[in-house]
Amino acid sequence: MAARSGRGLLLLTAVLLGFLQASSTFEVKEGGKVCILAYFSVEFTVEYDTKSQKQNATIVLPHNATVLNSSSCGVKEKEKIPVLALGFGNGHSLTLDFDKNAVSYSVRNLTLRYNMSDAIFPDSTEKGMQEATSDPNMHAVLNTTYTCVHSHRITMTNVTVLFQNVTIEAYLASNNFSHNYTFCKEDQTPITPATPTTSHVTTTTSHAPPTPSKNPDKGQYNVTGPHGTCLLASMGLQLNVTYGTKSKTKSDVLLNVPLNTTYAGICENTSVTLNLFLGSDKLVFHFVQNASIEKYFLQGIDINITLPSEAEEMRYNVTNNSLSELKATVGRSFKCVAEETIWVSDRASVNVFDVQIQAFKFEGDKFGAVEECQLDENNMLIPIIVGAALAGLVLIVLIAYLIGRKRSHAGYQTI
Ligand SMILES: *[C@@H]1O[C@H](CO)[C@@H](O)[C@H](O)[C@H]1NC(C)=O
Ligand SMILES: *[C@@H]1O[C@H](CO)[C@@H](O)[C@H](O)[C@H]1NC(C)=O
Ligand SMILES: *[C@@H]1O[C@H](CO)[C@@H](O)[C@H](O)[C@H]1NC(C)=O
Ligand SMILES: *[C@@H]1O[C@H](CO)[C@@H](O)[C@H](O)[C@H]1NC(C)=O
Ligand SMILES: *[C@@H]1O[C@H](CO)[C@@H](O)[C@H](O)[C@H]1NC(C)=O
Ligand SMILES: *[C@@H]1O[C@H](CO)[C@@H](O)[C@H](O)[C@H]1NC(C)=O
Ligand SMILES: *[C@@H]1O[C@H](CO)[C@@H](O)[C@H](O)[C@H]1NC(C)=O
Ligand SMILES: *[C@@H]1O[C@H](CO)[C@@H](O)[C@H](O)[C@H]1NC(C)=O
Ligand SMILES: *[C@@H]1O[C@H](CO)[C@@H](O)[C@H](O)[C@H]1NC(C)=O
Ligand SMILES: *[C@@H]1O[C@H](CO)[C@@H](O)[C@H](O)[C@H]1NC(C)=O
Ligand SMILES: *[C@@H]1O[C@H](CO)[C@@H](O)[C@H](O)[C@H]1NC(C)=O
Ligand SMILES: CC(=O)N[C@H]1CO[C@H](CO)[C@@H](O)[C@@H]1O
Repeated sequence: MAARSGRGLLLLTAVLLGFLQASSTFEVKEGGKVCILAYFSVEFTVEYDTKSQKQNATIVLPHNATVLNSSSCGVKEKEKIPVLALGFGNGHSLTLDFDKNAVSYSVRNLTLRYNMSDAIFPDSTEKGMQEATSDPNMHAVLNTTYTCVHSHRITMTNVTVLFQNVTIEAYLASNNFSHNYTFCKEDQTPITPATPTTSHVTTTTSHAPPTPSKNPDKGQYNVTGPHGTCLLASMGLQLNVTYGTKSKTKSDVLLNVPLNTTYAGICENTSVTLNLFLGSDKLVFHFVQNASIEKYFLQGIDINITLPSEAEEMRYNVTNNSLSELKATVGRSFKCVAEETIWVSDRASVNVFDVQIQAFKFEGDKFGAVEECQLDENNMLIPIIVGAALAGLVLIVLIAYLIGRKRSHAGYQTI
């Protein structure tokens, strides 16, 4: 998802509806300060056992669901996390726990507690309260409203949660929704028709030696700010982090960025940021432009990833702000078919596959003229040299033939 201002009416309508149907905008505040605003439709499908078979029951969150007292802005608590807890029906509840870091916030986990004694589960062999919890994969840039008009499905054991028309903001700077938005992946219009592909996160497991992983799928990224598109990219991304194991050996973790990765971006006058959310892992790209030489380039990468359980440390995070990669002239796009490796630290690199990228200035939301990378130019040289050599050979043969023909002509004439 990308943080954008000024996206169409559809969204505005959704947000306005949220305000109009006041009964279904849920609000959590403490000391007069609102910390969570949420508006959404949600439906739960619960699979349960009866004597004879498994059965599904569907519960729709009613508009009169109540914000429970267990909701909190986390100001007084030790853990300091905002929580939205909604009660509905015969003892059911939905809880969203939030979390944030320096640039973004997310729903850390979603918990559905449901009462199997409710008549909504006829013939259930279980009685009493059950619980299902999961990371719903909802992330947004701080000071933006998270929106997701399309369906967002979360599948857990026994329970499927289906969100629609979602508008949520936590850690609000004012008492109202922000007018800058982070759009969910489901609402992104793909730059090219999405090809259904499977696969993705390749994490080397313990014991097994690092398997040669397949190349990552080519993802599309489109970031729009108040003044239009500020980043357009099409590329496959792979993270490579070396770690020390508990048994004092070295190993690599290779992580392919999947196509369904949620992302958000920030357009600023002097910088463009692209955040990729990979579960609890994160990969951030910072672009800057040097106005005096009319160039833009990738200056920074932040990596924060979970390491496999055999690693000595649980996580690895690193920031490098002195890169000079993917450089091109402002208004043009950088293109590289060859795989490029960008070293972030002595232990971490990002492999970039078949990239075309442009940041800052655009004419009409499309890639500008292409600037080929050095690697591609070098690769182009080989066919050129081979071609030139072949042409030379053909020329020599032709000349030899012509000379030969002339000689034989001359021969006839003397007779
Ligand atoms: C799923 O439901 C069954 C009964 O229908 C129950 O025994 C099982 O514990 C549930 N699993 C989870 C993870 O809630
Ligand atoms: C219940 O719904 C889930 C998800 O929609 C589906 O996978 C499952 O087969 C359904 N079970 C029954 C008994 O209909
Ligand atoms: C919510 O509305 C339903 C009917 O739509 C009603 O049965 C229920 O009592 C209401 N609950 C509350 C807490 O008002
Ligand atoms: C969900 O959040 C609650 C409250 O912070 C926590 O106690 C629980 O362990 C979390 N569950 C998961 C699966 O992360
Ligand atoms: C979502 O919003 C749109 C327009 O605001 C509306 O037509 C649609 O019925 C809504 N869907 C749900 C599930 O509330
Ligand atoms: C969010 O807004 C608040 C208040 O305007 C500001 O103090 C804070 O720095 C902003 N945070 C980010 C990440 O922009
Ligand atoms: C939206 O974000 C931009 C840059 O991040 C900021 O300058 C602007 O004030 C924000 N607009 C609103 C309405 O918050
Ligand atoms: C990127 O998103 C913006 C806003 O949604 C849209 O106007 C633009 O056409 C998109 N660009 C591409 C290449 O899809
Ligand atoms: C990952 O990095 C290590 C060195 O840090 C290197 O030996 C290995 O070839 C890299 N793997 C890939 C697929 O780039
Ligand atoms: C993304 O795709 C992978 C594999 O297809 C899947 O395991 C993962 O759950 C998906 N994530 C989301 C958020 O849909
Ligand atoms: C790295 O990610 C973890 C888990 O999301 C988080 O707790 C930690 O603060 C992050 N570290 C940095 C430096 O962003
Ligand atoms: C390598 C690196 O930058 N490590 C940092 C990871 O983040 C923690 C705090 O979250 C820092 O203390 C480490 O220095």
